[in-house]
Amino acid sequence: MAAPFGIDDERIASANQKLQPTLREDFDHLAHVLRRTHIDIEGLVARAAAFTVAIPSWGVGTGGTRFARFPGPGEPRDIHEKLDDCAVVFRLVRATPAVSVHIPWDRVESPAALRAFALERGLHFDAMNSNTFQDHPDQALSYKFGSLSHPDGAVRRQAIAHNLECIDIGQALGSTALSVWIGDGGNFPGQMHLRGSLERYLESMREIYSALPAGWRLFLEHKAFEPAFYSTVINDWGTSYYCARELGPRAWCLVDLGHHGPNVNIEMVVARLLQLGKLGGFHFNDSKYGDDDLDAGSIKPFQLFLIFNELVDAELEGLEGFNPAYMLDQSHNVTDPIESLMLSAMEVVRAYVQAHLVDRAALAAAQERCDALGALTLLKAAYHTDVTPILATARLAAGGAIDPIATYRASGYRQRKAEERPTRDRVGAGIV
Ligand code: PSV
Ligand code: MN
Repeated sequence: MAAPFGIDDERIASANQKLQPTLREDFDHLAHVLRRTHIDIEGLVARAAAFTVAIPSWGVGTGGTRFARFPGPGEPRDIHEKLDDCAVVFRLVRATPAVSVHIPWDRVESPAALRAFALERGLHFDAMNSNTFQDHPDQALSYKFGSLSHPDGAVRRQAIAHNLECIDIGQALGSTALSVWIGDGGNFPGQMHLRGSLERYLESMREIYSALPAGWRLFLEHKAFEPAFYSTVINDWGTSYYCARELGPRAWCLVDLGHHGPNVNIEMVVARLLQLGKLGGFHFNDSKYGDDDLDAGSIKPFQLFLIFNELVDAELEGLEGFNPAYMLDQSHNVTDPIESLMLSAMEVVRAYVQAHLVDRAALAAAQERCDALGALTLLKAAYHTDVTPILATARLAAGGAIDPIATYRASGYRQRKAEERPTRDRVGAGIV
């Protein structure tokens, strides 16, 4: 059988060749502008090059809503094909060398062989994701009414065992973290005992926590609502913080940008968790009305910048224990998932680099003299700086594409996959 089509270095280099003179001009101009405020552009290129954000294996498939899913051509049909697509994102954008898998969606016979398969593509594995928000084939008991917080101890034990299996698989894959998001909650007032369900969750999580291998972290992901629409067990950052603190130093809070009520000040949530020493990481995406899993930076790019403003502030200060894990977690319903992931990864790096442009000494001085408008102006000055040439130069130096989306489109990758991957029933995510 012919080897699957891929995007090779030559194709990337020849696309870059045409764009390089313009990039050089734009870069030199930006370097000149930044010099006025004594910012060294090469330092920013180095920061952009060092920044990474993981890709969720489920992100390369087409997502859907409760109403429908409209599959795209050439969708990956198993974890190997998903890794092939993740490798394309990585080759072109360079900032995404890690992939986060979900069990049972990505279950394989030999995790060690899968690790080798990923390594051949320059990829490694990020956090493991357990799944007790849906029933698995051949599972004895249902999660319809909950998992880690279920009133029935047997269901809780089954959910705990699943999480322990995820840790085992993760060890073989070379992962060092487990993210736990549960869909547990109620649709009716009175359906569940609100305090009792949280107690049961904690009891289950204690068992999972105590099984963590050396060097592993446990990420607790909260979500305001969905699939439960009246009450959710791990509903907000305060509950998440309480549980992480109860569990111990290896338990951390994970912030998914789509998991808050509308208009929640997420950068403040980030600042609080940083201050309390429990910010474990992020699932980046965007949201307009609720948890839509829209593409990162597509709706509220200023919010993304403000989140990174908090992160970079902590990074530059050398805040103790600062080591957040970054990942995308989106549902691509109407776009080519590879294009969405590339653009989103670039938007995340953009926000990170822009946050490094903030004049922090001047900001502190503005805050001291209670100069609200002066402070905002300093943030806006950074946010309005177009750092595209910095991002493109970092990609180019790492062997990536100056214009990843144009290079991808011109390669015909999707069309080739449509031929190579005739549709078959896709096992895996529903809404994602
Ligand atoms: C839940 O909405 C979530 O954000 C969790 O991270 C899941 O693991 C992921 O989406 C996939 O459905
Ligand atoms: Mn998430």
